[in-house]
Amino acid sequence: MPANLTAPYKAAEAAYKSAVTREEKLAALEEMLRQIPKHKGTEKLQGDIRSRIAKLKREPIKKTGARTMSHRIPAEGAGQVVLVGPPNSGKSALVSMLTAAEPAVADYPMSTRDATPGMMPFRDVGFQLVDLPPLCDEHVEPWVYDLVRAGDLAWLVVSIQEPLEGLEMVERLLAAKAIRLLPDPDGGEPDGSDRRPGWTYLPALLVITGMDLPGARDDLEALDELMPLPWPRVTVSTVSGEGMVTLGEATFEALRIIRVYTKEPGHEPDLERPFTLPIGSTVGDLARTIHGDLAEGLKFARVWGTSAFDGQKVHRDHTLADGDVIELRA
Ligand SMILES: Nc1nc2c(ncn2[C@@H]2O[C@H](COP(=O)(O)OP(=O)(O)OP(=O)(O)O)[C@@H](O)[C@H]2O)c(=O)[nH]1
Ligand SMILES: [Mg+2]
Repeated sequence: MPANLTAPYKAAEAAYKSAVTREEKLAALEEMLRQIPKHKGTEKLQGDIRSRIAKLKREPIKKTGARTMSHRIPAEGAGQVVLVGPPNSGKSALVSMLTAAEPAVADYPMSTRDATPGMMPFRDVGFQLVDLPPLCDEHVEPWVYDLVRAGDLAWLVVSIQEPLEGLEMVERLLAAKAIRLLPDPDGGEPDGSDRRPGWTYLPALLVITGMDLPGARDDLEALDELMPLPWPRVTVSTVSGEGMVTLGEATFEALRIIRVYTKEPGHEPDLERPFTLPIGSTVGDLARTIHGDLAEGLKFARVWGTSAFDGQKVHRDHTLADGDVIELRA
């Protein structure tokens, strides 16, 4: 039995014993390691703590259990799109129409209480839509904002029947949690200079539902006359399906990504599964995405597509374009 265990060590050990999540256990073990008196008598115990830390780190993060389920949705596909909006605006109807997921759609407000992810196929990639509970002045659970922060893009979903009240409320509630939906990057508004530390800035698409309803066109015209809204906008109907293709295209653009395809020397390119990278990515970035070693050993690449003439030899700093086919040479 190792002697001289200190009070801070014992406190950390107690925290470990009562820890529930992997993160809590890891934090407590690391604290134990910091606090343990470092001498011969504790060597075995130190080794034991280190191996418990290593084992926990190797453990895949479990998806079971409500605790982790509702707080984090592992990103999949070409981008994670979080649906934010006031109650009853058509968020669940959109996810239900565009993905295989089936969140409940209801004609009363506040029907959604959980987050439901679903994959929306678009061209040869998929966008991960995340249906969320509404943002409203009644209670919103904090994990909803955590999921909003984790998104790559927000769909700001409002109904044509009452767009402005919903927008005002959503922006106000997000601002109270230090989240701001960025205006259109091509709209000429400054978006980088006034960023505040600690805030989350999320690009956004304004999605207006209900375009099948009587008077919807007139309502839209009236809205346009009232004030210009700072986000790129798509008008849709989850009843007629109007606007869904445009919504896919606008989402692809707003995510500011490109698709690139890879090929092996002497083989046909793999046109089934593109890599998706941020606009402005280079050959070196692609290599790094595939494998760190590949980036290290990269000698040059050949490109077929719009960023070069077919088969052109390029180096790691060459900027890629959507649709490029790349042959990496190590
Ligand atoms: N006519 C029409 N009705 C729609 C449209 N989109 C949604 N609705 C209806 O609006 C109601 C609310 O739709 P939901 O998808 O449940 O709305 P939500 O935003 O998920 O609502 P909460 O989960 O409460 O935030 C339902 O009755 C839908 O059928 C649309 O484009 N046109
Ligand atoms: Mg809903």
